Amino acid sequence: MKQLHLLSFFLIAISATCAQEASIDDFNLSGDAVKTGANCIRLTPDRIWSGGSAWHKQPIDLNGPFEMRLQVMLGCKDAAGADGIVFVFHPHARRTGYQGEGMGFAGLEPSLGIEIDTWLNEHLGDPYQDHIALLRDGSVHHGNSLAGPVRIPNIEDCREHPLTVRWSPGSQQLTIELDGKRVLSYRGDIVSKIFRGNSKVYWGVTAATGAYNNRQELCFEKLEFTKVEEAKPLELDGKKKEELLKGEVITLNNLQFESGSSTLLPTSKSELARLAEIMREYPALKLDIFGHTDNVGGAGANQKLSARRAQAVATYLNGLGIPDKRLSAKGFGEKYPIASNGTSTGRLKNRRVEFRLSKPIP
Ligand SMILES: [Ca+2]
Ligand SMILES: [Ca+2]
Repeated sequence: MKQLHLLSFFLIAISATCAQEASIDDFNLSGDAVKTGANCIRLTPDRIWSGGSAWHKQPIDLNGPFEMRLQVMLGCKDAAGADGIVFVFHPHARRTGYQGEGMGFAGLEPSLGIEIDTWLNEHLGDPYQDHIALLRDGSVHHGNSLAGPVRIPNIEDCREHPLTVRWSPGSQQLTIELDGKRVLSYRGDIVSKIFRGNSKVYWGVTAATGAYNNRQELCFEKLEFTKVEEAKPLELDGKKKEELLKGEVITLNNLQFESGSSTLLPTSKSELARLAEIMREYPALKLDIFGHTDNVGGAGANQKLSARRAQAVATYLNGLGIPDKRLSAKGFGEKYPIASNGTSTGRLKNRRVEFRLSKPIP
């Protein structure tokens, strides 16, 4: 049964992934960006102080895999060329960050950016060569880089260079290839660590020039990514939030685990991200997390499973920045059913995680 369940989950994930021929009509252009072909964009002209960006109109879900292949052209001026291009993930479409050394990325927060930087800014820790690096939260200082900077041969050579960005959510591995060679990789929980649990983000490419400039262009080749499903309204955006803030005990129907395990299903994570936001809004409140099961499988095993599930929720919230001391997790096994264990709908109700916000007594 568990295998069947996992198989169907796998099939759903595959069907949501779409491969599509890139079309420029799928992108919002902003700043100085202009369309130059069916799938090509000039992000900046060779003019001082310009900036432009192209954002795909369709958000992607980072809980699914993606692979984006494009060609980038960073101009023809080496010594006097600047500043570079950044491939960006960010919760808002259409924005362009600061120009010059900011490459249209600086100031976009939260964000993840893969920069191809062609201008040496010593105060940012830039190496004395064109380079590529993985940046976060709109910071172009290499003290904050997640990976790199890695030096690359002069890229302002008037030519197109293939760039591939690939994400595998299972191994949480981000891989970047330039000119057919792997130049950068990073492993980490991008969704929790960068986007505070919100897996749905926009992606785009930004570029800028400053006191020096280059014509910077790109062409999209292959875009394969997981589309965001029709958003279901979050339970915690409705009356469950009011009940929670009144101190009532609530359960979230969207909170689900793999059968017989304490692994959260990806569908649960948006609801928990909202819960973390509520806890940040009310920093004085503590959260009790109670795990319960049905009566199938033996009392001892159920006790352990309910404790592990409550703890898995606490660990996930802790990963979203909620301190341990505000979280308490406890398992009650099958001791407190809220419906009959004699029917399947009753057992479904009994398998639950409960939440209660409380004020510490002074
Ligand atoms: Ca630079
Ligand atoms: Ca160069």
